[in-house]
Amino acid sequence: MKILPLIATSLILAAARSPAVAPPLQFGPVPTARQLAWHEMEFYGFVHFTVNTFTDKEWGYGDEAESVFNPTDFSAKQIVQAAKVAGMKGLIVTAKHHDGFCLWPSQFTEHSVKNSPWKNGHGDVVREISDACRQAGLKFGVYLSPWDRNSAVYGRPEYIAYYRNQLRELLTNYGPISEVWFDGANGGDGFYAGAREKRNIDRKTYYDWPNTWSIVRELQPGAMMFSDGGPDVRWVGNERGTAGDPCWATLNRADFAPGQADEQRLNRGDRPGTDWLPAECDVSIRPGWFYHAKEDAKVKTPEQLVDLYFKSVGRGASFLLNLPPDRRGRIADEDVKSLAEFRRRLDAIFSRNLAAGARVTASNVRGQDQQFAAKNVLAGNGKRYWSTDDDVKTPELVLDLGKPKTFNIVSLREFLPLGQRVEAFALDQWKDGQWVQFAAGPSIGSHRLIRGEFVTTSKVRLRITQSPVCPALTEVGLFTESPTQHE
Ligand code: FUL
Repeated sequence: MKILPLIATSLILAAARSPAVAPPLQFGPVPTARQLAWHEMEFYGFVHFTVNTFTDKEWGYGDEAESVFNPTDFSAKQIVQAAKVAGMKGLIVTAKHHDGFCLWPSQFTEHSVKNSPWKNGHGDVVREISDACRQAGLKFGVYLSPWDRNSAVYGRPEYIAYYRNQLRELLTNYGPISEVWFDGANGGDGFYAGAREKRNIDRKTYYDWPNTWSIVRELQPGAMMFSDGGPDVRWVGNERGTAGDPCWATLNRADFAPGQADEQRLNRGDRPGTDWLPAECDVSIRPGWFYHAKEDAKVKTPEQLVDLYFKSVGRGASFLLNLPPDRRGRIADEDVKSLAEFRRRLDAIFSRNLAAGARVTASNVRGQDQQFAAKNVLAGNGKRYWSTDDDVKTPELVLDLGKPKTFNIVSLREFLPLGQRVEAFALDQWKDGQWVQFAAGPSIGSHRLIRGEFVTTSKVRLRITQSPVCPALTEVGLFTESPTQHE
């Protein structure tokens, strides 16, 4: 008679004693803490501003008189506010573009704001924008062009010391730096302090990048470093703002260096890849990187910006949108208007997850342990995830919405600390008593947004159709935009 309760008690005790189910092992390269923090930003801005703004050029030759730099009504606050209204999480400023003119009063050159009429030579654009960013809660980064068409010593070893001195100024005097942007462009010809000639450098060896990167690590360990080949974030291979599909977060980094870009591979990444090196999609809100009045009517529309958001952020890359200040030193009204409407549309979409409250079930839950429960995909905090037993690589997950709901956007995310795992998935809707596929994709990664036809259904099924290891997903979300908005 007493045997049954005894067995039950010993089973409960055994369960309590058994070790917790272990999480899945990491797969392939995984992001560093620095990269994980960057993945959370998703959308941030570029500010291209220099002598070019006043000479109406895209690439200054390096012979511009410092006196041309004279914004009539500069406002770092207005620039940062435009970025904030758009929902940007940070700004990266062209502290020095190819013309060599420094937006901060560098002690290593005369070619800077200190010799301009602006604020009688006492101005510092880097200071003002970095301060305004911090006040507004935005991160701040710098672009320091390796190519310098003004410097007399460009092309010689002395230039590397000069470049590093400037980098040290920027990394020590302006608070935390979130990203350092190492551009790869080098057209060869320039002013070079009057030489007016073509200077070619060996892109592989001249800059001695590893020793420059170690300065950044030493002075700003939290800063992400961008170049064609990282080391932390890679170029996406075009300046149109669109990632490949898929756009793997991994790349064989040894094949790349700043200024050496296989654009196809950068656009899609390498799978398998040796390094976690996600892509950044840089694009300007106008045709040019710098402000030109003749482009006032060519500002990207809110719908174009939303489309770019889906083709960058929605493919696991980041969206780096350039906002060029005009000759006043402010973001023009046309741009501000477009940014505000872009944000309004994104908020209208993402403020309401139609999957919230759904009953979530899965064909398998790792060790039948609640910590890996299917419903973790609704938690929305990126910390918990649904996973399966090691040998279950193609599981299914069903969201029962309780009643028919209409959506046209699906949002998926993998749990990045375990690497990029999934290689293909499909989505089905419950229609007329059976499952009907409405979308599929080749990767998930940090964020996968599917923007498609409107679907009305009471149940959605996610099928992982290819994965080398068990999946680990932190998000399955359903969203809708009003049909008129989806042109
Ligand atoms: C390029 C530069 O040549 C452009 O002027 C711009 O700064 C863009 C973001 O990167 O390589």
